Amino acid sequence: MFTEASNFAEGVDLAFKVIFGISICFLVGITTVMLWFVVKYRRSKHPKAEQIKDNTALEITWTLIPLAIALLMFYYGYVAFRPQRDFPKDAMNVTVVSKMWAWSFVYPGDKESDMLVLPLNKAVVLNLTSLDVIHSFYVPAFRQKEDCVPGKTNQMWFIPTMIGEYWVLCAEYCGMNHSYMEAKVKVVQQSEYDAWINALPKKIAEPEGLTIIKKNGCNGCHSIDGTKLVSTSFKGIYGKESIVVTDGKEHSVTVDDAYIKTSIYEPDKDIVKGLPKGVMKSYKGIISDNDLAKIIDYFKSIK
Ligand code: HEC
Ligand SMILES: [Cu+2]
Repeated sequence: MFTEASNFAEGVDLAFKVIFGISICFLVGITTVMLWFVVKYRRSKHPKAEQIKDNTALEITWTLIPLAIALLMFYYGYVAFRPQRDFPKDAMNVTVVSKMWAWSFVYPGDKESDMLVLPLNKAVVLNLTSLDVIHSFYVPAFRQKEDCVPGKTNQMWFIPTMIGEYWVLCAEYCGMNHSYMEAKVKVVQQSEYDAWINALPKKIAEPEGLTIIKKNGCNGCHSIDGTKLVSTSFKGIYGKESIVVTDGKEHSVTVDDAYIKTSIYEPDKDIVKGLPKGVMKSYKGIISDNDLAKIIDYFKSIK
């Protein structure tokens, strides 16, 4: 009914169908009995309520049957899930990098793409990482979903079994543009994959300043693409005019090396107008003068 494009899709679907089937039986069964009782025990037929005392046979039955049903659901779930945790040794490895609000895929040899291209019928292990908050890598057609957690690497594996193009979605609410955080997976023949990976350019090395910014978590409050987060964006910051409040007095400053230095080492000295005091901590002793210079170089590069 729905595209089953990986080796695990069928098992997941089977577990789903079993649980769904059981639920339908209960829905129909309970509704029927309910309606029947409404008629059978209506007040005109049955004016006086009766007290019913224990019934051992009935109690054993309604314990054992649900137990069997629960174990049945567990069995189908377990059989589908267990092999997903046995990682093959000879699989190809791709690193999935998630950030607000985009996916990128890093292939061996430091080649990076914003589309995940995979050869047909070949096992792949995905190493899932995040640069900011928790995301969840979800490919409905593969019936695969796993969290991308900052600071740790989760893994998933599967074999794509159908040529085609499928959606990658983020399944963990991660902020404003969460619902736009999507990418494509393309499953192709091995020869097509080889040609594609050969043509893929090497990843452009990240500017050192940006690495320092990410390492210190500045990007949790300051975006680098112009989006307003907790504070102003770093995009175009160098050389702009900032309206700040210093000792209760409002004035305008040009963002230069000295201002950036004070902003980072003594954030509560010049408060950007309209933004809260005390939210940004001082990075004195955490960010060296050398790192500061690299941050400033980076600011100059993102006009
Ligand atoms: C917890 C949120 C938070 C973090 C993390 C944070 N900042 Fe800030 N930042 C703010 C807030 C709020 C302001 C505005 C208030 C102020 O001026 O102190 C600000 C102001 C600034 C300004 C002045 C901005 C302007 O438009 O004039 C600079 C520059 C700056 N931060 C750099 C950094 C750097 C570099 C880091 C990482 C080392 C960092 N911030 C980490 C919240 C944060
Ligand atoms: Cu996300």
